[in-house]
Order: sequence, then C-alpha cells, then structure tokens
Amino acid sequence: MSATARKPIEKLTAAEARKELERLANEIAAHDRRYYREDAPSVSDAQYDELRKRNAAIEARFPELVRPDSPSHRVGAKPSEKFAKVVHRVPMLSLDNAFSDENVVDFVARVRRFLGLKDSTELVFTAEPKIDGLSASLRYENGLFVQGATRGDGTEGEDITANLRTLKDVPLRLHGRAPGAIEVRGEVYMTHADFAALNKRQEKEGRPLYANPRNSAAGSVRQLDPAITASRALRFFAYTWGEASELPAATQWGVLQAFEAWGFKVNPLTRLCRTTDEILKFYRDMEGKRASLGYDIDGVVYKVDDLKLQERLGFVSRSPRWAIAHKFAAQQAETVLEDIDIQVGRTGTLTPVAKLKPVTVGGVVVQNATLHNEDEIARKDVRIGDVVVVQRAGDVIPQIVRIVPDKRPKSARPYKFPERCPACGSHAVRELDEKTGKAEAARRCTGGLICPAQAVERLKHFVSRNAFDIEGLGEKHIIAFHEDGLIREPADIFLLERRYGSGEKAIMAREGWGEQSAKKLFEAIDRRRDIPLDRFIYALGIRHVGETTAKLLARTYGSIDAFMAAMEGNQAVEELDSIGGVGETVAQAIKAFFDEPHNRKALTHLLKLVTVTPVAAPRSANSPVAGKTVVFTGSLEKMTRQEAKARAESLGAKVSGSVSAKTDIVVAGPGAGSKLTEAHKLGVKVLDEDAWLKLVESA
Ligand code: 9MJ
Repeated sequence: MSATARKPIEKLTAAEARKELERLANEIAAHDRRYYREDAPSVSDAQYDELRKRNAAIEARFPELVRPDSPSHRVGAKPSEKFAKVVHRVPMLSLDNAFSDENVVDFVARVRRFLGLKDSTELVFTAEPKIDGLSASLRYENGLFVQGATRGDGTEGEDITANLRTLKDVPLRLHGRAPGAIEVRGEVYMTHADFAALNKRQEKEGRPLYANPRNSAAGSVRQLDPAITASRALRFFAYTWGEASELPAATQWGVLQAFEAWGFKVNPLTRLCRTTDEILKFYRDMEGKRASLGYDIDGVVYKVDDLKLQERLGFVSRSPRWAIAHKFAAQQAETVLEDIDIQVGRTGTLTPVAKLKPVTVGGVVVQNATLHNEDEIARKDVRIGDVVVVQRAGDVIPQIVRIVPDKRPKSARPYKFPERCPACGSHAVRELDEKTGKAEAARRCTGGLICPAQAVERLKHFVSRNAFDIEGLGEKHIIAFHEDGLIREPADIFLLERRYGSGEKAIMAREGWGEQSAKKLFEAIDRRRDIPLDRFIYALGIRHVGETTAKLLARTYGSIDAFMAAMEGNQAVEELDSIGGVGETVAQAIKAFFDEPHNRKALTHLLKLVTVTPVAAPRSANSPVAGKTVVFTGSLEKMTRQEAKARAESLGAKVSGSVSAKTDIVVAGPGAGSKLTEAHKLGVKVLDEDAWLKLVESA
C-alpha cells in the first residue's frame, strides 16, 4: 500500500486526495464486483466499511474532487449483514448428490438393502425439480408466520423474518387447520425475467449487476432494509419441513399437498415414481424442460415417499439416507491456460492451480481452476498455453476437464511439477499409501512446522468462519503478522493485545491499521475467548476432520478434557474407530495429530487463553443406551444389521464388532456363536432382538 493510502485525511494535499479517491473508487468497485458477481467477498465487512468511510471523509474535505464514478453515489451497495442468529431446532440438511444414472440405481439399491425390502415390495419416491435458489425455514405457530431464517451452516442461520414477510409466496397466516408449530422449508428464488429486470434497474441506477438469479435472490433476501427486499420479485417453493408438532400426512406427497392447502406454492412438476425407470425418465424429462422453465434448476431430487420409511432410514452425518439430488451435467467453457501456480495447503499438499484467461461459465467469471495433482496434469497432458475446457458444477471449485488438442499453440510448454515446496524450499514428496502400496496422488511439503505456507493456511483455517470466526483477521493480515513473528501459533492471536501492551499503537504502526481497526480487531478476538467444543476441534485443522467429524467428536466426548484424555490412551484409535461416521483413516489422523508434541504444546498454550464450552450430547443423551457399547451378533429378523447399527448410534450408543470387558450389551439373534459365548463368560448383559427393540423404543 502506498504512503498516501495511510496518510491522515487532514494532511492530504489536493493532488494526493485526487489519487486517493481514484484508488478507493477502484478498490471499492472491485470488492463490490467480488461480492455481487462472484459471491466471494475478499475483505471483511469492517474493512469494506473503512474504505467507504475514508472515501466519504476525503470527499467531504475536497468536494470539488468527487468523481463521477464515486462509490458514494452508490449508497448501500452492499448489505451490512447484521442479522440476528437463529439456531435451527432441527438442522437444515444438505442432500447427497448423484451424478449419473448408475449413482441413482445404487441409491435405490442402498435404500432397499437398508430396509431389507423384498424385490417384490414396491418402493415409492417423489421426484421434484431441484430449485437453484437459497433455502429458508419458515416457522409458524398456531398458523401464524413467526420466524424466517436462512440455512446458514445448517445448524445456525440468520433471522430474515422481516424480509420474508414481504414475499407474496410466504403466507402470513396458514389457511385451514394448521399444527401448533411447524417449520416449512423450501427455496427462495428469482425467475429469469425478474432477474433480467432487476439487473436493468441496477444498471440504470449505477449499481453493481448480479451474476445470476441465485446470487440476486441471496443478495435480495439479505438486505437489512426489508423495503429493498419488498421491491425485489422473490418467490418461494415449499418442499420439506423442520420441527413439527404434528404432520398433516404420512407421506412426502401428502405433506406437499397440505402445504398447498395452507397457501404455499409447491412445484407443480413434482411426481410420484414407482420404479427406477420412472425416476430416470423424470430426470430426462426435466433436462428437456430445463431451458423453458423460466427459473433455474440444477437437478432433481428423489425422496422416499413413506415418512415411516424415512424415519427408519435416518441420516448419515448431515444428509438423509432417504433422499438424493441427481445433478444435471456441469456447465463448461473453453479458455486459455496462462500459467500454473502451486498452492500449499494447511497439511502441506501442493495443489496445482490453473491460471486462466477469465471466462464466463454458467454466469460466473472463472479465473482459477484446480488441476488436482501432478498425475492429473500428466494424464490430461496439460501444457501452459493450451486451450482447456473448464467446468463448474454448483458450488465446487471449477476444474479443468481436458485440453483441446486441435487448438494447441506451438508455443505450448510442458509443466514440470516442483519437487520442492515453493514456500519453504523443503522437499516435497509423494508418500506411499500403506494400504495400496502405491505413491499417493498428492505431493506434500515435508517442511511441517517450518513451512510458512502451511502455518499461514492453518492460521487462516483457525480464524475462518466455521472455526473461530475472527472478523477482521483476513489472509493479508495473517501473512503479515506471521512474517513479523507476531502470530506464529493460534495462542498468539489471543496474546496480541496483551503482549503488545500498548497494542493499538503497536499495530497502528503497521500498514493498513488505524486506531479504530485495531480496536475492532481486539474486540473481535475477545468475543471468541469462549468457543463450543465442536468449533474448537474443527479449528485445529486436523487432517480429514471437517465440521461433521468435529461435531461427532464433540458429541462423543462432550468436553475438551475428556477428548484430550481419550487421545492419550493407547486405545485411542480403536475407540475413535468405533464412533459411527469415523473410519480408520480419520482415526489414525486424529491420533497422529495428538502424538505430535508440537501440536500438544500449541494446544496447551491455547487452552490457557480460551474457554472451550462443552457440547451437550444430542437428545439421545437420556436414551437408555446412550454411551453404552453394543455388539450385534447372530441374525436379526425385524431389521437389517445396518439399520440396527444406525438406530443404536442415533441414540448415542457405540456399536462395536467385538465383545470385550468394555461391552455393555450384546444383542444376540439366532445363530450367534463365539461372541455370545464370550459375553456369557465376561458376564455382559445379553438381549434378544425383541428385548432390544423394547429397550430402544422406550427412548
Ligand atoms: C430443492 N432445492 O429444490 C430439497 N430441494 O429436501 C427439494 N431441496 C431438500 N428438496 C430436503 N426439492 C433437504 C433439501
């Protein structure tokens, strides 16, 4: 940043002010573009506000220098996103995806197998278009609309009640007989025609344009001023529900009909399908209709119609076993690969990133795409200068699908994958996968703790939105603080103010910081000195431990002390492995993290500065089998082994494959052998299937 950019406004000369206004206009416009067109802001709200404030203050001092393209002409270009949080009483689920007919056939087979259905038993599905908008949850109490929320991360969303009230598809009072409490969920979306009209208006008013209808629906719903939302033509389709004191029907189809009777719009293309052939025919049909629907759909959704069966099927992590989204083929475009960059991830993986000549793919400008790893570059014979096909599907990172050989220029040159980490110079190696005996696809930097790129990535992850969520500590600052040695490990963040005593001054002396922004940063850090266990575990950045696994671990162990104590024992891997949803690879990675002395030291430092709040076990905590270790043996007659295991786990039990002194219950069916003998020998409680069902049904 130039010296002018840091200069107090009262000291600016007119020439400097002119230059500064130009810089601010460009910078703010770039942020607006990233926010609106790419839905990917690169600065925090606070930083953005600072830029706008500085612009306004300079303009106040030099009114003759106000530019025609000044950001101050575009008041409220960016919503300030200060909505209250809403914790979803029933989490808002995400759907598992199918990308081929084969995936769908597997899904149907999986459902049938889980339920143990005979081939002759009919299984009915609803098939619904998958609307590409943003999901919302609408709560009604005694028939009155009382709260509306965005999906957020599925657990916690934002309160957008006032905005949703302005949608004509959202009934304020349900018609007819409504349950005491029900959360109707569905998709807020915008039609192509309304989107085009809105962008026309935006253009006329000199405001930034939206990239696609989904972004414009999201942007419109998240306006702080409901009057703005009211002026946007938003619509809503209802398709599922959250908490409900009672349900109006016993099938998905029946509930959708009730939604309609209550005054909601339900997608009129929804159908019932009785065979896989009917399902796939529905998909083809929707593919054909897609272009003329007048609104965006990105696939179709199949759901088991019978709600009793849905309940039996339950969930795998955050997705229901009873539904799947069958996505349409991704959108593609051709462009030139200008260069390849190497990104070093927080676990040291070197990922090649294609730098592309900007191209629009399905309404979004793409400049970077992943090339996955060096084998992929070799397999696709990708060379710098090649014309490549880029693909974007949903929210995933764009990918390079293939090159266009006929368009290869003579100047195209092969890419040599680096054997040293570009960030720290350490050797980058491909480890052998113990299971397959082959080299892993990923080349990894061996620099570990000395690699600044890995450290920065870990810190970035640590402060990211779903981890510690520290506002105002963006990538740029982390890199700068890390370089200066101010923040080397997570604990340093919480020492920043104390350690640099007159902290504000110390930080203010740095580029890009003023008294206000330093104060705001310290406040943001202070707000995070208490953190729930699941977020804390996620923030540690353990390999293979994403949010879902972090939540599972938090629920299993309850407190950080219990978790750390368990990780010290030599049974740790076995114990982790027995948690439903945690496999061997994940268990090994967690254990490896805790075996590393540096990690334990960093954790000890951190725990002196933050309070990790325990996570209550789920509603299953008071089930009669919560915390118990259960072994199933012999054959079961009323449900499949998989269903029995899933049910036990959903009630908080651990299901293990072998009987030991730690086993609490053995459920033995006909044909039980050595496990039953062992149980008797150890004096473990033994139940038959009926007794087990009676026990869990009382839950
Ligand atoms: C969409 N986006 O149209 C679901 N969806 O159901 C439909 N989404 C869904 N269903 C349960 N039609 C979770 C999400």
